[in-house]
Amino acid sequence: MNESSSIPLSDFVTYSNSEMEQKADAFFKLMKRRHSVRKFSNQSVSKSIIENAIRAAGRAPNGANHQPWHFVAISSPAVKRQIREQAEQHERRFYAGSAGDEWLDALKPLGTNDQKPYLETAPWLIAIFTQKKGGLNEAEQKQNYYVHESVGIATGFLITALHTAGLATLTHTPKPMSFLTKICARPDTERPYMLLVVGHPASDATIPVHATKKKALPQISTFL
Ligand code: IYR
Repeated sequence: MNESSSIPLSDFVTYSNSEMEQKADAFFKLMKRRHSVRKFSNQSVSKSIIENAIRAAGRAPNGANHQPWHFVAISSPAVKRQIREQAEQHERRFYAGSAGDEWLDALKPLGTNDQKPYLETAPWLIAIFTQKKGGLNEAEQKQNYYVHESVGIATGFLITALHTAGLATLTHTPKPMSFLTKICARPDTERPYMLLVVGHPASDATIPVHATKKKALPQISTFL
């Protein structure tokens, strides 16, 4: 096989126009029901579901197929406790003023604060890391490309896979996030990108009214 050899696109599935209309509509309805959840139950979630969602994330389009991501899936109560302690320490500073007034004002309608009990309650946390270097064979330590775009798309796939499986998520980005590198024992060539909280919503989970206000199609799109 030379470096640019190809295989036929054999697993692409084609639908009729009406099937496509139906699938596009069904997918929108599915995604309309995705909400960031901030109160989780402690109900357990099988490791195999998390594994398959990560497999799906690993299918995201990415720069030069270097797949510049690493997912650390955490269910250990001790590790979750450590993450909560560190995250809350940073959040206390953030909410006490380090974020700046404009940012804190923007967060008011969400009702968030420095308390992050869900980091312990939820059965899984997934810490997502970017790899600036690595290549397809990580040992090569080649330059990676479009790392943030690639990992952003993979994170979207992950959230969608988990939502499709019937799980709630919360994208959590404590600032700074560098403590995750140490807790997750990742090399310092990687950067923490996001912490995803995964599980079942608590029976009394709510969503902020602010989060229900979505821009309409004409606001978010232009057709030429
Ligand atoms: N990381 C903080 C603050 C926060 C920031 C944004 I932008 C949000 O959309 C929500 C929260 C926290 O988790 O509270």
